[in-house]
Amino acid sequence: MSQAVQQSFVPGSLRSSRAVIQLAALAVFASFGVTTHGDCPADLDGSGGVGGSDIGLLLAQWGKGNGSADLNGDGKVDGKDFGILMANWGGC
Ligand SMILES: [Ca+2]
Repeated sequence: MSQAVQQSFVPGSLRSSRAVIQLAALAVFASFGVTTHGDCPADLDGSGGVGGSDIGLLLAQWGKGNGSADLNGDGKVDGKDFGILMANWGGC
């Protein structure tokens, strides 16, 4: 294997290893019922930031109770939760 091929192959291998580790960690968290929102509960899709897709998830739960979008824990998803999401807009 040439050096150029090795250099282009190694970073990809590292990324693959990282992805496998991340998937394993998610599986462990899921098996214990732990959410992956971490310090950013408004990151409803777990993307590492709060954005449009999180608004979509919140709106899908609008008027319902005890979902992941019930950010203030009052038993329903409403404007208060939307306000919390907007206050956390951006990166976590
Ligand atoms: Ca709420």
